[in-house]
Amino acid sequence: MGAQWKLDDGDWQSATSSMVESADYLLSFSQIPGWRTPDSIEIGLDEKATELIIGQYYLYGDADSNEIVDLADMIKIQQVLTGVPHDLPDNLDVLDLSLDGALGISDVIKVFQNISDSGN
Ligand SMILES: [Ca+2]
Ligand SMILES: [Ca+2]
Repeated sequence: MGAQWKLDDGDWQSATSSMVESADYLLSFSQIPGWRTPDSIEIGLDEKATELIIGQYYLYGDADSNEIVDLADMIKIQQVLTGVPHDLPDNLDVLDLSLDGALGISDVIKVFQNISDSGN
């Protein structure tokens, strides 16, 4: 997927590990079109310790978190709108494709458009 990360204003890095001096850093993640970028994290790092930090990207419109946007996702979003019990991820904002801060029929339409555009 090509995600990268950086500390403070440093260079973008693809490596999964790095040696750094002890300090407080702002860890940021690169943007990938169509994916929700993980929030930046303020972290204090100790050069003698190992810290595991995971940034989770979410595909916009991917209601069932299988990294594909297809009809199943559209149906899931429609179920939410009609009050059917669901097990959506916590971050419903990845389903807000119309970027209006709420889940609605416009998001279902957007998911459908994305499916049509990608030829699935
Ligand atoms: Ca999906
Ligand atoms: Ca919306």
